[in-house]
Amino acid sequence: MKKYSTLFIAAALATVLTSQTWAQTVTVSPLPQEITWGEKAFDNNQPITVKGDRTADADAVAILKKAINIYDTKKSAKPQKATPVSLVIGEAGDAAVSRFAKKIPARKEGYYLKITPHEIIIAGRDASGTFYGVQTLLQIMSQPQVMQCEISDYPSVGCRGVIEGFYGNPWSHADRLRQLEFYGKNKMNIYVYGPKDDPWHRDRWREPYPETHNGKIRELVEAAHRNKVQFVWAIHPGVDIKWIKEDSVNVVKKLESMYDLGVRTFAVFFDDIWGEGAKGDKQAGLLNYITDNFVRKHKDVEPLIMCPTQYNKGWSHGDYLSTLGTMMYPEVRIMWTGNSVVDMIGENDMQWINGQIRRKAFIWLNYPVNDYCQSRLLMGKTYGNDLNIHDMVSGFCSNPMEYAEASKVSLYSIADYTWNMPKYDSVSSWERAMTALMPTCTDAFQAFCENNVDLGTTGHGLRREDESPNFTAANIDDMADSFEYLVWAANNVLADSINHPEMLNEIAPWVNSMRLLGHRGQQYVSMLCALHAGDSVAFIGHYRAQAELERRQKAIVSRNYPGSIVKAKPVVSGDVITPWLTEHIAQTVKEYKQKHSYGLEYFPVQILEDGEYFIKVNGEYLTDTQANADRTGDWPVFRKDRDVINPQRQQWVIEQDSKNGRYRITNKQDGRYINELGNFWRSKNNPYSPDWNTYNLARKDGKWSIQNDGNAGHGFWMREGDRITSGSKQQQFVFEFEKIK
Ligand code: LOG
Repeated sequence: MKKYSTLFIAAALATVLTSQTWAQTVTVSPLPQEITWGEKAFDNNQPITVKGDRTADADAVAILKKAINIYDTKKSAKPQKATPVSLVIGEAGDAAVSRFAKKIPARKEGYYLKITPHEIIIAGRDASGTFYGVQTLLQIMSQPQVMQCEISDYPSVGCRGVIEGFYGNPWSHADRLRQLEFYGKNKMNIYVYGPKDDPWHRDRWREPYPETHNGKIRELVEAAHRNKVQFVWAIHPGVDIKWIKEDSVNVVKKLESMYDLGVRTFAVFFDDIWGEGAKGDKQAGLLNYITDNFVRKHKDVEPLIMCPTQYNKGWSHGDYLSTLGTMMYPEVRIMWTGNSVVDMIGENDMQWINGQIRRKAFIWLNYPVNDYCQSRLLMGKTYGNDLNIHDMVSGFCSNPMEYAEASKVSLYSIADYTWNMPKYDSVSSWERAMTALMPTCTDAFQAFCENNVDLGTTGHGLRREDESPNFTAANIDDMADSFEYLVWAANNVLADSINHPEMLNEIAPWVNSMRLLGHRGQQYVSMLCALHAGDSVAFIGHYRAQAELERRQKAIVSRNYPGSIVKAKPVVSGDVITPWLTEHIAQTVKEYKQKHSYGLEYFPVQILEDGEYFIKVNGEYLTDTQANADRTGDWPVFRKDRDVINPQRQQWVIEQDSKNGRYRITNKQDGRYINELGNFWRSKNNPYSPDWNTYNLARKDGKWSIQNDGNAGHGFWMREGDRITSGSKQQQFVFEFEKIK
């Protein structure tokens, strides 16, 4: 009541100010299948009487009663304000809603909702339907004026939700409880528990959870069921399973222990393993064994879900998938990540996989998971999945980031997409997510999200468009505005932290990094001005201030949990503003050096001059024998002799890349670069990228070491036989650079 009346005052004021009758239709999210709006029905502080609450789904009734101002005719005196609105609630078959039986969509989890000036009807096809009807009503009632409407709604996809399936810090108990409530509100109905770093899920799968964990799991299961979410517990036995009876029994024993905690749906994962555990026929045998000896013995356990070892098309070979398809009981659901590990899902791809496994694949979408690009937060739009695959999947789950709150930006859209696939619009869904998640600082949060979109170059290849759309740098004013915008957004998100402590707890490192990036940009703008004014003292002053901000920015780490494998250094706008700034600072410094001599000692030294070199080991020349700009996958070799016919094949251009200060090595004849494996690579899928294909150089006794860095890791190059290999952990000072020019 209190909550609504505050809103009401605001609304009344707004009405006076605009002197217009404003339509208060809410964009219900996920978008309903059919919705028709009418005029205003009543104000949301109207008393409401409820009928049917004894027979309707108890969870639906509980959230309804908690949220709205119930006027109980029996207990209270006469209504003070107006005639109460009568709310009728129930499921198909309940007497309370029998009048509307024909209106209820004949679809699982469907509901019919009607709001008129005197009556509200919520009629679910089943308990979940009623629950979702209430969720929709509460969204509509969040406005001061409640509009008349008629809604007929049901989901496009039967199983919609989330798989906690990433590497890194598992979500906390509190994270999970908040997630489950979020799923309920957004009509997602499945949560698969499978964090890679929970020892009892994977490494110690045979052991039951310690007693201290049991209460928490029970609590999660109850919270899930309260929110109409299926809690699925997954076991990952493939690392060391033996294909003997004893281990089949061990799996069932563990599942029984989880059954005792209230779990009723189970999954078995075989992803990211090799060797014995990866055999398709054995896996199928185990799944059938569990179905016979566990699932079918309990009357209330749902069919199993399994994640295969070849869980994407890129990794599929032999008859593994068709073996699962033919051998495994048809009710077992099989997970699938698409054409590659990280991929959006298309219609043709579904046709292919469904044919292989003789059933509809259960999608494990590896987005917005960031365990393979830990420096980035993925806060952009969720787009790229086909809008016509709802009948081709047996379920659709998103694997999120270890940052539970931040993941909600994408999960909000996953809910939208899976509930009403044909009408899904990634842009409007994302915009709604901004308001829903951060009502008190929407614009600043949106600016933050816009600058945390792309993944950069990763082994998985997924890229996300539209990062930093508001960044413009055509002239000094544009630059100044763009950097001020970053600082403004960061400060506002931080200042509003009291309203979203959990979110801020996760994103603060990125927000702080964005603030420092903005300040660095402002210092850069001042450097430019000083350069134009010929003021070298001011230039050096701003250069040093910028360098200090950069040092502070680089010192930020994301998390520092005990045992964590994720201690990322946050990168903001990693593909737009960050590289732009680095590159422009380097260029401007170069320009400064040509004109001024004051303060040169403040710039980092370049240890190898840009130029053309012979690269030698023990006096032998590194040679591109296949010189051909389009060829990939071959590698340069060491040759004793100078090549007099094609001298350029032994000439290497070594240059510092201004994006990161590391060195790039390309062949003079064909322009191909050597990649982190010591191979030549140039193709559409793997073009030159400073993140992967630049190297640290170090010098000792006239010889050099070459080290992979950035996304490529930190291995040192060495000579093995006649070629370069990489990956030595020990620094190798074996390379000679002989300057040609
Ligand atoms: C893992 C998953 C991980 C994801 C992204 C599956 C089926 N398994 O490459 O746990 O979060 O990729 O790194 C995976 O996707 N393996």
